[in-house]
Amino acid sequence: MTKINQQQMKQQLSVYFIMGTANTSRQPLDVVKEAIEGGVTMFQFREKGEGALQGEEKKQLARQMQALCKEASVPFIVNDDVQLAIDIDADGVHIGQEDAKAQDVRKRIGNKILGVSTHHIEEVKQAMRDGADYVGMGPVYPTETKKDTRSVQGVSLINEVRRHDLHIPIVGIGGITYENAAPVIQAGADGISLISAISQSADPKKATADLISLVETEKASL
Ligand code: TZP
Ligand code: MG
Repeated sequence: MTKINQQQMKQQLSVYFIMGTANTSRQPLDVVKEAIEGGVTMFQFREKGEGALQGEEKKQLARQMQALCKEASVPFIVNDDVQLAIDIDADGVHIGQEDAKAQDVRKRIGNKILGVSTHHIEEVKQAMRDGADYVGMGPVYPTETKKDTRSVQGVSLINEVRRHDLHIPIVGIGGITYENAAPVIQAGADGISLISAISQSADPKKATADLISLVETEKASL
């Protein structure tokens, strides 16, 4: 697999949907399917929290979601679990500051996509040195979905990184909805990543399609 270039990465980040079984009361595969129909540009399997699947069950669900993504050419990223990503040949891995070291992960995954969560400009610079393809920044807004987040930061870090002329692809995360997404792109993020705004929506396909058109409009206005 060839390494993704920065321009492609920025496009793929536009509407980055993240989900695991804990994020919906519906059949998870149905939700992912509808989000794909709505046009999500990247997907992350994040199997965490109460009742999270483990071992073979987790792997099986990952493979099923991966198959849906593959059919639609949507990159399939695994949260935290580097070994799972390698075992099923996912398109990439996303890690936080508390997970494995980014430079070690880069060595293990070769050219697969590597995303790193960051909360400070020094972490962004380190992620760039470690070979991250993109960085996540947040929580931009308060979120109910993840309990152990850092403090809400708005778009301040996104602004700061762009002021420093760092060109790494950025995706904002945390509490992002159709109503509050525009400032994230205006601040210089290449996309938005969301869980509940899609997974808890009554119509994930429409929610996704609306978000796509909003992000495209905002990007075109810059
Ligand atoms: N990391 C920071 S906030 C968050 C994660 C995984 C949760 C985002 O979920 P939601 O529902 O889009 O606020
Ligand atoms: Mg993590």
